[in-house]
Amino acid sequence: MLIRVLYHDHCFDGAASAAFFSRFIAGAVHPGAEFRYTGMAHRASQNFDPALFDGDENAIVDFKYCNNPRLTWWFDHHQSAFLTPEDAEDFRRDTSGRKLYDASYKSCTSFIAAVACERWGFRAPDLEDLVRWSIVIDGAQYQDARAAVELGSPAMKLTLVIEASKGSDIVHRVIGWMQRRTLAEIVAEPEIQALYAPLYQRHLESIDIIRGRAEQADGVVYFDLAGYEMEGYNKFIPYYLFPKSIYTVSVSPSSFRTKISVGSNPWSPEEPRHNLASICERYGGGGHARVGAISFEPGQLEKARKVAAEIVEELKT
Ligand SMILES: [Mn+2]
Repeated sequence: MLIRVLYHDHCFDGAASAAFFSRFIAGAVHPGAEFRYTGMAHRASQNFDPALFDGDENAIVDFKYCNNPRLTWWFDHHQSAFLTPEDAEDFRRDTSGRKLYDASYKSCTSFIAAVACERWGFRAPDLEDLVRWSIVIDGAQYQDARAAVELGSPAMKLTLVIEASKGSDIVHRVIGWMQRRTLAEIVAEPEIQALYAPLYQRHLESIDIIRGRAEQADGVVYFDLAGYEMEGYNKFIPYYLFPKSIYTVSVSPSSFRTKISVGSNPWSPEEPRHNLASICERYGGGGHARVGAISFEPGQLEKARKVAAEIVEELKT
């Protein structure tokens, strides 16, 4: 029995969701199953290649729904969960009980853990720490911006490696380790240590780069990272640098997309009034109420800058 798991790549909650889901399936549904992982990234031209669904069972976790009859499991908690009305309709018609959606969960990992326990009686007490950290990281539940940027805990160090490493190989190994080992043990792996040291250096540089490029007006921080190949920057840096800001809008080009990120300050003195997923959906993107993103084709820097400027104006009001 081969289980294909499509997960949100370069995201702590995406990796933790894939890990928890695998433990759940092996523990409660298909003992002895073999798991293969495919990291998914948001792109401008989004569609699922049918060849992705090559398992006896095929799952998507922490990523958009796909209207493909070979999809047998789906767990997501993003406000923007459907690419098309047909996808949403297909989901509504599902009677398998294995396609599950709840945007009230702060992390997809905690959603999978709750459903696995309630409906299948599956528990994994040794993964409680993993679940707890998925909520902290995906739900931005840090005490302050300093805790989010200074990377004191093993979970934060691992997040840096997951978010900033190139390719999916290391994330796949992390998904394997997350099923059986503590976060501290994973971070102590020589392979993770070797990746972490230069990425941490880059993280420190990125704070200076953002400091040099960011401007703040009326509570909105804006910067673009054209020329820096720095898409995986820590999204709390702007609030570390501008503690009184409410929103951040950034443009970051990479090889496979030009990305606009829109975020809100979790420690803002003022409660954000805009739903960022809804704003991003208007431009073909999506996300959560407090953080969203839009992907344009590679090379569409000017278009992305124009849209970003519109969003900055909207958020200032
Ligand atoms: Mn998530």
